Amino acid sequence: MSSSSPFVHQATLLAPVESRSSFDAAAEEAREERAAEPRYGRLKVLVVDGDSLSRVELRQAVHRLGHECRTAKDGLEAWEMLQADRADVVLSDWSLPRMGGVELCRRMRAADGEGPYTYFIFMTGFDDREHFLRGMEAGADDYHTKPVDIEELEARLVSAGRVLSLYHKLADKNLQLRRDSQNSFQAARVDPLTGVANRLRMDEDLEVLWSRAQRYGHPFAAALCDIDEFKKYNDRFGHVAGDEVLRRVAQAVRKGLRQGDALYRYGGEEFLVLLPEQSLAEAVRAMDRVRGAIEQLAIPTPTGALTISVGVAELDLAVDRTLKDWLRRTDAALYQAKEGGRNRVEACFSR
Ligand code: GH3
Ligand code: MG
Ligand code: MG
Repeated sequence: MSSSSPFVHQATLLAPVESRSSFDAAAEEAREERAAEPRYGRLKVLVVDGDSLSRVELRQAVHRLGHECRTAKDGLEAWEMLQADRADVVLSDWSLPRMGGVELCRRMRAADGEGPYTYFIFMTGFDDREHFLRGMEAGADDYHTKPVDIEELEARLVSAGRVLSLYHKLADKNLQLRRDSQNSFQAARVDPLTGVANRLRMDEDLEVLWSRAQRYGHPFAAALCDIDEFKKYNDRFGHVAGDEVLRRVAQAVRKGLRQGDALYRYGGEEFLVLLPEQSLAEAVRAMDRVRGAIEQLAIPTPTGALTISVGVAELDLAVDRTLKDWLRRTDAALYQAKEGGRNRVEACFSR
């Protein structure tokens, strides 16, 4: 049965145009009008049929309905064509050389999720319940028995278009949701005032750094920077001006760091810098350049240009039992810098 013509209304489809009645011509015109714009957009259809006449007729019918159409003569060819260029709808016969419709359908369903959904319609001469159930169980979306009725085919393609358009809307919404969630994830890790990473991001990065240091023993240095006499600045110029200074200082610190270094707003007017692969001496030199850059900004304060003090400590797993031990030593170095008169970098030697 699969090798016979798939159409019920062969006359309408196959008769030469001149022999059609004016009624047929009007119907055809109306169909052509509809064909220009299928209800759910132009679908990419792949017809799979072992019979060449059926392929031609089905392709003509699909074209008339306003869709694109390719054809394959067996399941394997269809499968290869789908790998090269996906289809929206596959209209497949049941019995096919090399690979049958059921196997083609199974393969397609196994690949679901790798790309946009492909709607699968069986077009077969088998009109018994058994075949219908097996086809649907293989993953078909629809089952149509030959001979094919053009209007029924149209209705089925409209239904396929509706399902696919819903699928695309859902996929778009999903993508948007994923993007929104990525954006929220990022936003939750950025300090809104200065634009640098915040404490949450710092805690996460420190955990990663800690396990890397334990596993591979790479050197890391941390530097804690604190704006000198910032309270006085706020008292003199107000908090809005103070906020602007925080932004400028954060930018200048970031500019003075290497690509691999990381900068976080630790809290208030304090910033933490993580310097991977840096010895204590290298980190002190790098942070002293940053300190100089802040002074060079020449931000006026009641006591001269605004400055920062910095404490630096190198991670030493022999003395730092936890992350907190390391940060405590960094903080102690900062305290020394403040005690030593501010606008300076001090190092904490672990031994
Ligand atoms: P020191 O040199 O010892 O660090 O003196 P300090 O005045 O900077 O230190 P202190 O800890 O006494 O004060 C920190 C000030 O930083 C207090 C607060 O007014 C200011 N500050 C903290 N966070 C912000 C902020 O987000 N915006 C502004 N404008 N000021 C802030
Ligand atoms: Mg402080
Ligand atoms: Mg301060």
